[in-house]
Amino acid sequence: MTTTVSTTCPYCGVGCGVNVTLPAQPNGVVPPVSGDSAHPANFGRLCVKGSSLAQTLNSDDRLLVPHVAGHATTWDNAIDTVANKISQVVKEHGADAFAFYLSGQILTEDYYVANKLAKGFIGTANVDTNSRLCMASAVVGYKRAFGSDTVPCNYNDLEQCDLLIMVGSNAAWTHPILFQRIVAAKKQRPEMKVVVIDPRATATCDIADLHLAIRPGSDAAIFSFLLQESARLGLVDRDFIAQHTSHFQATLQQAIESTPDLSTTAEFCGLEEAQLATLCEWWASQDKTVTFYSQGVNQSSSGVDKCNAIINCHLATARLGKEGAGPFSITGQPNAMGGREVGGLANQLAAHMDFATPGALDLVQRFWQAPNMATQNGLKAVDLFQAVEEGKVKVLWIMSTNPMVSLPDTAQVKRALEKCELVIVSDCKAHTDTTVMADVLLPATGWSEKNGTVTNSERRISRQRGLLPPPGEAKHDWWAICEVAKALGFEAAFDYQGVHEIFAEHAALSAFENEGKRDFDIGHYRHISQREYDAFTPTQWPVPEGRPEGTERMFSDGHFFTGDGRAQFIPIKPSLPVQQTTEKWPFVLNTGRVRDQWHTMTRTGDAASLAKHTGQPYVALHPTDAQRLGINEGTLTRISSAYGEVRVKATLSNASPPGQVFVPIHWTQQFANAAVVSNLIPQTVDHLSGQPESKHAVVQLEAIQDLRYGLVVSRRPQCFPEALYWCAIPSDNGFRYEVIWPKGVAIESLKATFTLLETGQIQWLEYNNEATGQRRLACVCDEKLDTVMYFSNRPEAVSADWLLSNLVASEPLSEPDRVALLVGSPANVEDKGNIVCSCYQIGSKQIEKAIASGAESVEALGARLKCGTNCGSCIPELKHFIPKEMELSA
Ligand SMILES: Nc1nc2c(c(=O)[nH]1)N[C@H]1C(S)=C(S)[C@@H](COP(=O)(O)OP(=O)(O)OC[C@H]3O[C@@H](n4cnc5c(=O)[nH]c(N)nc54)[C@H](O)[C@@H]3O)O[C@H]1N2
Ligand SMILES: Nc1nc2c(c(=O)[nH]1)N[C@H]1C(S)=C(S)[C@@H](COP(=O)(O)OP(=O)(O)OC[C@H]3O[C@@H](n4cnc5c(=O)[nH]c(N)nc54)[C@H](O)[C@@H]3O)O[C@H]1N2
Ligand code: SF4
Ligand SMILES: [Mo]
Repeated sequence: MTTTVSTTCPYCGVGCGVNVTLPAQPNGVVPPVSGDSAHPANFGRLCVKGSSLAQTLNSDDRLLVPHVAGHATTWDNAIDTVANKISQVVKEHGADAFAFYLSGQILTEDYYVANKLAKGFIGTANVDTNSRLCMASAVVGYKRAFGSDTVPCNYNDLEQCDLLIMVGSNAAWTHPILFQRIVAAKKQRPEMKVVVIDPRATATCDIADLHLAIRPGSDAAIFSFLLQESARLGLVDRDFIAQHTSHFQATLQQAIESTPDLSTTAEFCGLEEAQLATLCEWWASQDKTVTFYSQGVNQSSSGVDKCNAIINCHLATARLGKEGAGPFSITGQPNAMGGREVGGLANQLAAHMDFATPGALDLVQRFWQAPNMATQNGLKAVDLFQAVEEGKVKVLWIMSTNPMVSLPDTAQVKRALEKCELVIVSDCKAHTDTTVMADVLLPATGWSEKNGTVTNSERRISRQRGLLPPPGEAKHDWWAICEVAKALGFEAAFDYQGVHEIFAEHAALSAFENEGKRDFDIGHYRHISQREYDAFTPTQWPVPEGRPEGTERMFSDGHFFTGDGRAQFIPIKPSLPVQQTTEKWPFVLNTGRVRDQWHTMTRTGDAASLAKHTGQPYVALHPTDAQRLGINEGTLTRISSAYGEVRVKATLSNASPPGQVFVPIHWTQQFANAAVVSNLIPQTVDHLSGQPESKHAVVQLEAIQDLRYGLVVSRRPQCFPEALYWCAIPSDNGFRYEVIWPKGVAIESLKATFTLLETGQIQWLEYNNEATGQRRLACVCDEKLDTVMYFSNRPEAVSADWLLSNLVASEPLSEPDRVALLVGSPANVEDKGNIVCSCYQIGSKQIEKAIASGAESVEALGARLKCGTNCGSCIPELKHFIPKEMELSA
């Protein structure tokens, strides 16, 4: 007998339903997961990250017990340490000396109790979150326009629209299942138009009828111009504007002043006039329009204005609140929305109420029976870390986020954490760039162990359900927060018998004295029992009393949540990023995601198969810039800014124009020595939302000369203190590193270090080629392969997988094996090349071979190799291999 548990994927904000069939006898192993065909987000499909979830569950690096000052301890002691220090600093310095820094990856129930403890009981609104780096601008944009943080649309709108404008989103890689739904809709209705607005050509452009490669940061000008074109062409809905909105005239006037005509606007945005004219033409001819926007919009010093420039266009043409239309901010994290609902940001109070909402403080205080209500906004993430460095915040509790990697100017973050009197980190992992800075470490349960709810990008609340028992002493985040609250003397308010009680309280607060005044109302659940909570099915909020089916779409009645019920037009003056290039910093740095990694790799970094698509960090730059700087494919390149330095290999690409470079965000100091891109980014923020301009910095690039390139595979983890670059590439059969040393590296002493821990009989096999600078060494210990090192003067392509497989061979090494190890090219092993299709592990060389033998379409490749037939995320890349497809897109 087996049981199937339905839960929700812990990665992106699409929020796909996942089914897991567990064996009757729990053996601690989760079998491969599958998509939940009953879940309305994904109807059974999963992308490669979702499908690989089972592979990420057996990490050797789980944090298993609490630690205080570097020593393992009991939960009782850890909780006392935390509570005593909070009491002491609050008594001596006031409640604002304490802060939470949370995450859109904790569950709504975790968020709810953290927010309640800080804002109602300790008395500080210093509750901020990594969502500040992610969708703070989108929140402020919605609130300015609608009076509430309400996402009007749903996923069906993406399939039903006739024009989809994707702004600053690489959904093909970042919201893959939604992207596949869009691909399928467009295939059915080829007349549906897709526009991508992104300075960089991405996999998402694969379905674009028009790609506007705008000048970085210039988005608002496009929508400012669209607004005035809408007026000029008579597209505006006069009745809707008159009945349901304010400030149209002033906003239109500003648009006319800012973007007076096609040519000025096109020039400002770095576009051809014809491109912008095409967008206007499509906007004019297609009423059913969705604008789908993400970090290219939000992570900007003018992120809020960009959002409102978009929303203005939808309000003017009444393209919202109906099928196939609306301004759709797409959230990144699995529960960024839940955090917003709870009010877990420093400028929110609770349940979609703000400190400034009339009567809200009193309402929340009465509901919570709170003894110490915070009365005003707390510190937003960047300000918070500055206050920590200034010594104003003395106790910081970081939960489920890795600010040493994700906040801009990581050198400042480090200074702040060093200065802080008590840094508490709740994480599932023992070793992250942030856990190493902690005074108290609290082991948290993670996906597959936790129970609670998350809300996806279309306001749909789903359950995450526990599958496995927590390992070691790991505990749920809500439990740890409640235990600290109780130790602080707030027993009655935090004495929950289970997570469903927290959800019920959250629901009750949302409905408390609401009477339709607030958008967020899930009062239907306010008495939810454990059984009902366990049987919870995915539902879109609002779910007020009497409407258990929830709400598909918002604003269909033209009523908004502003004081007078009218939506607000916001006059927008487009601006460019704060930092502009100079002679010293001549390149614009853009940052973002790769297909198969999640954030700081604390989960995806455990799946060797996910490292095959992009195994190492890189800087992508235009071939003309590369040539000028003497950079080739694979050259180690130093990228510096006024804030720090990154060293990664170069890859040559036409995706961005000359003068712009792209570096992915994922590699931390756990995986590479000098690849944290936030090192380079200033703490410039949007003055309304506090969201950092993480997509933009100005930098210098330089090829690093006189190097020894190395590949190391070993049975044990190794470290490379003298290397200019090293990267650990997750692998199944041992440890694999790409390493680059300065030319004079002393190989003899390296040999000693690599075998330091080995006690067996050691023999070194060696191959030297003075002419090419190649040197290859294999260490054999008791007749078994232990470590292999290849050195050369330039990057070499070697099948590391084959080398790694030798580490686990059960037989003693044969003579031919020994020779092959030094030659590096096994006679009988197929080299797949770089993995393109992660689901079926199909590599570039296999694809090239299949195409050469006649499989000249994505479908034919799928039939031959299966590539692209599961999640479909690799289809844009597959097309690049097919000569016919490339001609079509050229
Ligand atoms: N594989 C994967 N998927 C993820 C994540 C992950 O880590 N890995 N993280 C999740 C999270 S939390 C988030 S927030 C989302 C993010 O999802 P996305 O926002 O789609 O992803 P990014 O790659 O950060 O950035 C999107 C694009 O913005 C572009 N851009 C840069 N500057 C500008 C600009 O000025 N204007 C415009 N229009 N575009 C610009 C970049 O070139 C980039 O292609 O992804 C989610 N999904
Ligand atoms: N330059 C640049 N910087 C960026 C971005 C960018 O595009 N460019 N994107 C920004 C965005 S949109 C985001 S969302 C952030 C993401 O950045 P982070 O939030 O810093 O990255 P994560 O790797 O998701 O960190 C999550 C941590 O929580 C742990 N964890 C996972 N589940 C749980 C849990 O249930 N409980 C606890 N206690 N811990 C858990 C993980 O092990 C991991 O250490 O990065 C931001 N920074
Ligand atoms: S699209 Fe992929 S990562 Fe996002 S929720 Fe679905 S399966 Fe998870
Ligand atoms: Mo995000």
